Amino acid sequence: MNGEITFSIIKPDAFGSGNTGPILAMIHEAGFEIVALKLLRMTREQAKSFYAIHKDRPFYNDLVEFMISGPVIVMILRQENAVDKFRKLIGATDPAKAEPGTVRKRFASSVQMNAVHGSDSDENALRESNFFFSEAERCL
Ligand code: 3AN
Repeated sequence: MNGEITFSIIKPDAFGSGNTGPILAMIHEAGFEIVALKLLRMTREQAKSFYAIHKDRPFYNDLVEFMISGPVIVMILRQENAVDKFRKLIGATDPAKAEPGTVRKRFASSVQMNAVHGSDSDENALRESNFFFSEAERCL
């Protein structure tokens, strides 16, 4: 993947425990530029639609409830090879398997409450960015 943008969410666990600042600092230090950012509380409909790809998985309902349990920060980040670099920065989905120094190793508490989301492909980075941001809301 060699696209220039990725989409990220600071999830309710990380926002609620005051870890937004340290996570944004890690993102900055890893060379990402913030292209768009907002604080919001997802509606149930938004969360269901955003995670529709997981709708047949056993954890889907719990995931939706978790994602609407508190405010989140959604953002578009820019850097060369953004998707791959960002997934490396955040670490494995399961924090127990995440590498030392990754965001999830530092701030996630479980597979579900795993602090941050990062797009898994260039195509999803675009789709997810468009889900939360209009063209006018980006500083590209
Ligand atoms: P990632 O966020 O690392 O791309 P995905 O896309 O497989 O991981 O899963 C999306 C989200 O669904 C995860 N961030 C996590 O919150 C939740 N999730 C994934 N697998 C599980 C699981 N086995 N149990 C509970 N929640 C899960």
